[in-house]
Amino acid sequence: MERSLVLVKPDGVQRGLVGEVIARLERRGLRLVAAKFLQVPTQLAETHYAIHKGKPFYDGLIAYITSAPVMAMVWEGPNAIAAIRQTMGATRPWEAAPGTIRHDFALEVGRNLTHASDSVENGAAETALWFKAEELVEWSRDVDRWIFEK
Ligand code: IDP
Ligand code: MG
Repeated sequence: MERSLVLVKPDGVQRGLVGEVIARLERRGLRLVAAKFLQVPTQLAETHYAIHKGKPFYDGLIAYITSAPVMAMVWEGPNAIAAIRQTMGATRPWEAAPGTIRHDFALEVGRNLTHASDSVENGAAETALWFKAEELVEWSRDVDRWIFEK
């Protein structure tokens, strides 16, 4: 079972799209593992986006993600990494497929509403960065056998 960190970034929160993002992930069949609402400390933002340090958009990205509260979550499921990134759509909203969140609600790469982990390894690392072990909820749903093949 793969796990992904999902953030509804400050623009998504300000625009009232937290419920929309959660609804789409729930309907997809993914299972919520953890959630918290927080204003991101600069230190956490810098660690989370360390891979982008030095890029022209880095300072703006840190300013954006720390500017107002975010909804941070962990979602799990089979193929969760690819499935969630597909539901989010391409990084640049004008390249995102119709029906994806970034296509349906965004126009600018610097206001693209969500974050999702890009690999199984990063899903685990970002989950550990944003959540304590005791904040992760292990549970099952009666419907799981109708969504998960095994
Ligand atoms: P991702 O969020 O789809 O994984 P990344 O390439 O990892 O995309 O970039 C992280 C975030 O940095 C993007 O979601 C976006 O908010 C921001 N970003 C990426 N490229 C640009 C850019 O060219 N201009 C402004 N912001 C950018
Ligand atoms: Mg990324």
